[in-house]
Amino acid sequence: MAFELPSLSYDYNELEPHIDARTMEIHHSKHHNGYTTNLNNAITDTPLADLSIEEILDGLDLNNKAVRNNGGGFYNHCLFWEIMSPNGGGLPKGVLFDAIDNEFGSFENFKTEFSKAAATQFGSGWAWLCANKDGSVEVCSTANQDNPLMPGISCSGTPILGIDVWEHAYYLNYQNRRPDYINAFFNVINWEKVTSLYNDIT
Ligand code: MN3
Repeated sequence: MAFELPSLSYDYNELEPHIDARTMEIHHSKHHNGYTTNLNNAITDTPLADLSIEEILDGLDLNNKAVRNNGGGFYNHCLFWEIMSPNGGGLPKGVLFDAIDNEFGSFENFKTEFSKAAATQFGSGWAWLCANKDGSVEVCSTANQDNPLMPGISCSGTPILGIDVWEHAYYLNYQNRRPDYINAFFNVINWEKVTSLYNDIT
């Protein structure tokens, strides 16, 4: 069964002023749509066509560039839209707050670490907060459309929060000021969703 571009649970303009409507529209309807189409084209009539996106990424042959780039792009953006909300921001609560506090010493330290991973990812890529089955969390970054589900890539856990630091994610509004975009992203993080993803894994 072919993968489908997910619709968003909010309008393109609802993350303003942090992420502008035009960026959201192009990002979702052009970029994510392109990854989705190209993923489907790459897996049609192959054994991968019967697998979930998680199964495809878990077992990925990194030399399969079409599936690596487009399967990663499909999955990464599906997560990205879900972990943002017009009512986002603030702090995580409960178990996830505790896990972050245990790992980083404070939420502020986590924010610094995550922002640094996002700001220092050279060129295009993503920064992640990942959860492990034992409840621990970790921060890492990946290049291009790679992600931590892929074998031998960066941290070993499952992504529960990710920020897209490709220029297409911020350039219209922020130009070269990636750190400003990263800072603004914290105002739209849907911690309820991130916590529910954490609870699914641990
Ligand atoms: Mn993107």
